[in-house]
Amino acid sequence: MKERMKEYCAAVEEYLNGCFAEPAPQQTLLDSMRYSLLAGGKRIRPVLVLEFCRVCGGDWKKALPFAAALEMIHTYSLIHDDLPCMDNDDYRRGRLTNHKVYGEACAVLAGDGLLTAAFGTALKAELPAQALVDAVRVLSACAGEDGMVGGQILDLEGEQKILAAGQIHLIHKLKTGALILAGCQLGVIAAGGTAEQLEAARRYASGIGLAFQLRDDILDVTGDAAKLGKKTGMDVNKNTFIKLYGLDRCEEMVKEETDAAVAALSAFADSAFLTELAAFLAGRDY
Ligand code: GRG
Repeated sequence: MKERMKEYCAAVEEYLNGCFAEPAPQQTLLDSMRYSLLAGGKRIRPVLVLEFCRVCGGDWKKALPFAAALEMIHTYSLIHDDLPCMDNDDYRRGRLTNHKVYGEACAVLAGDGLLTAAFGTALKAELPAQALVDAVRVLSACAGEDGMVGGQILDLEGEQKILAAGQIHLIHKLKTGALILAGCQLGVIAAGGTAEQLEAARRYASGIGLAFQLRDDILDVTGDAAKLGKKTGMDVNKNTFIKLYGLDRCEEMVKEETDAAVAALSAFADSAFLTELAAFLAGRDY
């Protein structure tokens, strides 16, 4: 897994590094977009795109524009999430948050720029027109009001309130799960995969998405800020899985959801990487 992960991450970094790189009058905006985009996240979502493309028999290099587009949307969401009107965070990905360096107005625009550029980037893929249409539809659905942004508003509205389990699961399915789901689906789409493969990818995404958020909530309580690259203890007023289930049960659930994700992989002949990736995400400490 390590070798392939390295290869995917290097290809993603190279692709992203080529974006917004031409000098322009709006240089400050481009610098601010690149500041967050090239800050070295784990690149989990693009890796999911590339690997799902590969296991469905596609050429993963052709899926790089889809992978980069998804990482742009993810990065925009982090920039906006860190703003004073949202989480008001000072650190992200081990460095000062975008608005701390460029100011709030520029950070808002950097997010806007990344979100908008994502769709143009996806359309650069040298793939059949139907794949491009399907990819844009998935990106839009997963990022928008029925996906990540919808989850974010429910999360904000739920602060200081005690929410029922179903509401908390919905928030995280949308806020965190939707972009993970997008990654898995985009890979299948890039490869021209079957309906059965798409369904299996969705089931895998559902399991690792929930496990990912559970681990995120656990790390906010038990994690090391230096390793995480951001402050811990930021979720005290939020509706976390820790409040709902407690730490021990959350640990058990990470395992259950990871097992469920891995079970969905029987639809693919070569699923070793995705199995290991699920285990890595379940056990991550950053
Ligand atoms: C502001 C529109 C808008 C949406 C915000 C991304 C998000 C939605 C909120 C961030 C809060 C948060 C910590 C959610 C938990 C899951 C998550 C998205 C974690 C960050 O993703 P990683 O761990 O980050 O993949 P890196 O930096 O590795 O890419």
